Amino acid sequence: MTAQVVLPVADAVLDQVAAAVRTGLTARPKSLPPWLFYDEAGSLFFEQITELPSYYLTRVERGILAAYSRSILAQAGDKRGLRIVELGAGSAFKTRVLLQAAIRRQSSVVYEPVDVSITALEAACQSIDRDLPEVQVVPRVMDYTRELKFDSAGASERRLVLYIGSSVGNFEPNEALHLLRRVRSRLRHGDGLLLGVDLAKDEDTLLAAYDDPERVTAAFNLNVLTRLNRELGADFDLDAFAHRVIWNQAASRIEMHLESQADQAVHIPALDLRIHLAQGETIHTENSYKFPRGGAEALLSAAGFTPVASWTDPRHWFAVTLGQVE
Ligand code: AVJ
Repeated sequence: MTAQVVLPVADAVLDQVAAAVRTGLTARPKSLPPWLFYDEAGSLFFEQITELPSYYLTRVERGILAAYSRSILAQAGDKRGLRIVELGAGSAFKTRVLLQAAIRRQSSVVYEPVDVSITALEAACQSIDRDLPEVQVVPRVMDYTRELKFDSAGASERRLVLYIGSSVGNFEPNEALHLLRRVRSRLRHGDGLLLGVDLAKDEDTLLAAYDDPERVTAAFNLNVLTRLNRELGADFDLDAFAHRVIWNQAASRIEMHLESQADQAVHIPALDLRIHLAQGETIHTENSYKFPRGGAEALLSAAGFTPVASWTDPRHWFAVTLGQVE
């Protein structure tokens, strides 16, 4: 990628950051959208989170994909030539096991990773080219929450869209439905959507996943303030905020907050904005919805898919569910 391509994108991102921060920090209660976590440092923190003993999500989902990749692909109807699209592909680490199984079942597979991060896509392309040369990679720099365009597929090809990692859990239920309906509208008869969701479970396990003793998740949460200091010239004092995690049982979601440790004012020059925080007041930075069993099927149905199969782990901690376009 050349600098001419990258710079306008960076400008657009900065405008989006500014708009989102103004909206969130002038609202009551204060909030910031979770996509702000993923600057370069934040993406590295997230990669570290996925390797923490208490963050079971990645490990358990990878286990499900590894155990059932053949049956997942068979249900998705891969014998006709499969194009695997992945929304929010990132480093595509978990996807490899599925791609591997796909090349074992058929000679050619097209993989279309979609991500907002050019660096993540470049890394994904490189490692797949190196380790799985049979896979044809067609990367897409795209914010799938704003736009969604797929390459035109051949008449005999099927598309399998992967939306794994419980990324859908970051959205409010109505937003999630909206997003999946939009995905559905881009697909044809026979195409599928594979949805990975984290399931509701005991509170201690959930809290530990988001409040690890290694404090990586705390660093990930606080890093959003570092980002605002750098990109908007803000003067957040990181020592004046604490990482807080709540299990909101009624809403079935984990919430992450940054709690102000004192009465304080913060100046954000790029927004010409001064905000005040009372001691104990929080900035709500993330929701991570946990699904009931059968919840993914219900969401897929509401979005216009027919749920055809679901795979889980022995403890029922995570589910991977396939919906098909009839
Ligand atoms: C990437 C949205 C699935 O909600 O578990 C990890 C992000 N936040 N630790 C999640 C996250 C704190 C993660 N998702």
